[in-house]
Amino acid sequence: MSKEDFYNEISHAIINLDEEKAVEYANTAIREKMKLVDVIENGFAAGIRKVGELWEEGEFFLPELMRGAQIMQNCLDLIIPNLQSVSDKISRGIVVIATIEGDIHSIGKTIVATMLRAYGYDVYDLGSDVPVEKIVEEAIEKKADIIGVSALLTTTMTGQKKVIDLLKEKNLVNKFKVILGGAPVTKSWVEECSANGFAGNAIDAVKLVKSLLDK
Ligand code: B12
Repeated sequence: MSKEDFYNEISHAIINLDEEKAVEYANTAIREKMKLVDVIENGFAAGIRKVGELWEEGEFFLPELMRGAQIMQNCLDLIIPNLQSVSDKISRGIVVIATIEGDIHSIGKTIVATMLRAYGYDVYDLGSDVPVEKIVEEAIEKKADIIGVSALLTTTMTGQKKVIDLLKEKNLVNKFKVILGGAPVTKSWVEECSANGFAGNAIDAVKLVKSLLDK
């Protein structure tokens, strides 16, 4: 089977809510020492995004969306401990990351946190539905270089801007670089928020953090 076919099979297992197959593919990818980041992005993430589209189109109902997310999470729980660290043990910087308050979407944020760890950053993952004040407090306490804020809902994206507004209010805006992520985030939103950048996937997130800290 070609790599592309394998990614498609994974994606279909998620769309069909077939946990047994999805887990089998996750284990195959680990056993075969495949590039797990690509397996996540091109297989599992592609599948769950399609589930989201089907839900939006009314083909799926909320329990199916939730089941798809649960299957994806179970597979990630298998894969993530096997993501090899690609860096030495020297810390390349400190990142505090969270999904903004009101928003429980955690899958993408967790993947980004995992990838950053694999690339040698110290990552404090505060979880999801995290208040603006808490994100800023933790960034100060952990002496973060970077604050990453995830939002998957158009209604919660405004919280990303609130993080930067609070930093401005506290005169801390030059102390941290703030990066944004999540499906609805665009370049123009990043500019509107005066954030330092955004990334559409975990590999680009690592590149972004590296470029901001190398400056
Ligand atoms: C899975 C899912 C869920 C799961 C979440 C489970 C979990 N633990 O995360 C469940 C079922 C719980 C859920 C609930 C809801 N969901 Co939902 N969900 C999704 C879905 C299908 C996939 C999201 C996902 O995991 N994608 C896979 C990951 C890998 O991709 P990602 O999140 O985009 O992350 C990548 C990048 O964005 C980036 N990134 C992400 N975060 C960050 C952070 C930083 C700092 C950086 C640099 C990069 C970065 O890198 C990641 C890795 O590649 C999306 C559809 C979609 N297209 O996004 C809908 C979607 C986001 N959900 C939606 C909605 C409406 C809801 C609900 C309101 C439904 C309801 N009526 O209850 C609730 C929200 C409740 C709440 N208060 O938060 C809508 C949002 C519409 C909108 N425009 O606002 C979407 C778009 C579905 C749709 N097409 O309509 N959902």
